[in-house]
Amino acid sequence: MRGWVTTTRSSGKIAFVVLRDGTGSLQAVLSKKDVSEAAWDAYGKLTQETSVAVTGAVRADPRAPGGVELTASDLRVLGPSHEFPITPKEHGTAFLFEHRHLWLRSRRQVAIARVRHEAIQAIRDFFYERGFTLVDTPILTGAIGEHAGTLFATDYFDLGKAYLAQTGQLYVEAAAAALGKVYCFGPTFRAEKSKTRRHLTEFWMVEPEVAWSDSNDNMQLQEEFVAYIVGRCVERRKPELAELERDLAPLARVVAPFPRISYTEAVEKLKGLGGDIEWGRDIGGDAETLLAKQFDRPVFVYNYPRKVKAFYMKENPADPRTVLNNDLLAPEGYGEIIGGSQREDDYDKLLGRIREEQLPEGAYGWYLDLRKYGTFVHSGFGLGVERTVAWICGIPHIREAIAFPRTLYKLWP
Ligand code: NSS
Repeated sequence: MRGWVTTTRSSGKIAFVVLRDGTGSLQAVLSKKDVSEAAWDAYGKLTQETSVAVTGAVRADPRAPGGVELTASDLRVLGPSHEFPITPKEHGTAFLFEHRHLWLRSRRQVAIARVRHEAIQAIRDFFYERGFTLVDTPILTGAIGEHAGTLFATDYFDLGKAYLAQTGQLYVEAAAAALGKVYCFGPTFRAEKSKTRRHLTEFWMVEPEVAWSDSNDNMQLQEEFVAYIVGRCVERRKPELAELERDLAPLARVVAPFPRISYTEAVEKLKGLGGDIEWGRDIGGDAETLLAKQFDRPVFVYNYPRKVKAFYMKENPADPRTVLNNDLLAPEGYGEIIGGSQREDDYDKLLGRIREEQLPEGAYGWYLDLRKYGTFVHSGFGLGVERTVAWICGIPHIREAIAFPRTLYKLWP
């Protein structure tokens, strides 16, 4: 077996080494009388994270970590490791993030990585099983997808500025008219100057888009989707969630349907709870947490004021001050994990909104075309992977939910 040394202990003539090899952990036992002198000497030099090759016979042992033990006949050092910076003692968060490339090896970080991997596989399986087609959308874009305030721009040859995609949505809307049910899934970028535990500057978002689907259908898809992802992680990642000491009871309640309240109802509720909110303002992070605490599973808040939401959302015919959109708030203080909406399918109204937001009209000609050539009712949403994974893992900050987080302060490692 080849692996990295986690711990060693010895009682004179018998020595134990716990190794990890990337698939799991294994304890090897060396008996001085049964191994060569070189092997016994090599054991003496082992330090945390030394890479080694151990040869021996495995046998079942329920007391050993991993359930089997290796009786070693030989041990060789492959790569020494002097003073590995991350020791079993407590380290500060800043220190750990500076050593993120090494911190990834710890049990907790490995558990988080596996939950993330499961969540992503669940996302792909969910859409595959339901007949969605994956469409990869560009990362270098010419049109602003969400808000002008949070763009990363770069010079793009003779064509002026290119922006790192804030969303793939506008492109999957075009693809939905070709393929019906589609999704894109990739990294998205927001130059967020916020230091909250919910914001990254680079995060992964999955964005389905469905032709002939309205806002109600959209929320139904979201609740089935979220329940599926959570269910898959709970079912297949029990050891990892146990490693993270995750209480599974709140996750077991994540079953569709989820409660739905309108923005207007949410504002009334928040006022009753002493929240700082007026009709017409967006619901901030703290208010979201306060609101979500009133429910024991994720909750939809739908039909926000038009003024606080993106230009592409469909005006609500029953109350044109609002749009046909929704946020989905996770329980346990994790806040918004999904933003979704029915899209404005009326050419003139959409153009009006583009002008109102003072977006460069020329960049949206192709997007307006979708309303010019066979416009269609359609909806979609975006789920933030790191926020979802942080919630499922029960970890306080989303920056641990991705291997190499990018934030206002973090570009290395
Ligand atoms: O801005 S969103 O609310 N919506 C969109 O981007 C739409 N274009 C999606 C769509 O309808 N196709 O972002 C969606 C989700 C949001 O609920 C969060 O879970 C996540 O993306 N998100 C973030 N995660 C981490 N960091 C940052 N900065 C961030 N911004 C959004």
